Amino acid sequence: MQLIGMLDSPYVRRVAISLHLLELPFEHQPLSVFSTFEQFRAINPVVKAPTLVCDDGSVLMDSSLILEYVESLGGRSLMPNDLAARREVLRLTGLALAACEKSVQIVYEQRLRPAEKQHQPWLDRVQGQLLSAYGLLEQAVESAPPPLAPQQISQAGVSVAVAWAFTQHVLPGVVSPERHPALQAFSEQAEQLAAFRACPQ
Ligand SMILES: N[C@@H](CCC(=O)N[C@@H](CS)C(=O)NCC(=O)O)C(=O)O
Repeated sequence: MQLIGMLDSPYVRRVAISLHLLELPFEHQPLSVFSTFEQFRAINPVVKAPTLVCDDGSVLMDSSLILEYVESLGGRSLMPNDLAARREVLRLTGLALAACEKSVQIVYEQRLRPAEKQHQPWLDRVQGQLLSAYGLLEQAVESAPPPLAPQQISQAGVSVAVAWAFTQHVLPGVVSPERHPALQAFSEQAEQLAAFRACPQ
């Protein structure tokens, strides 16, 4: 199977890291949804990153749906079976995905729209949502950091660490690492794992 999209997308990166942790072989094509739009469109006319081209040629998109598919291929899973543990992984993953979405919305508003068309009340709203997501993640990671040992790491560990590194990279100074020390420490630890190092942002 082929994973299409650049690792500077948190959605592509969470899928790539998960594939490494699940020990599922894949070919990576780092196409950009912007600079290589036409090449991307030839593979997926909707031009969404990540895109997964399955071995039978089917084209899947959306990181969570792609992860659902690759988890069904067998082998190990990044989703716990225990109900309470699974619920917590889903909660943290949802917060991490919301943080990614809000970060991307700010980046698109600031970089894709002409300055005179930017709408500050919208940016303020999105930034408030972003800070709320990271506030809740900080509380969660401070009280019970998700496991990071290679055989214990879950989708929560992957997604929270990927989201934090992405926001810090694209919006430096917006979500203060000093006010989120547990997330900053968690991210530094996660980035040392072999699967994360194999998929650098
Ligand atoms: N919910 C989707 C979000 C994917 C997404 O928005 N990806 C961005 C790149 S970070 C993209 O494809 N942008 C191009 C566009 O939406 O036109 C997922 O989890 O995969």
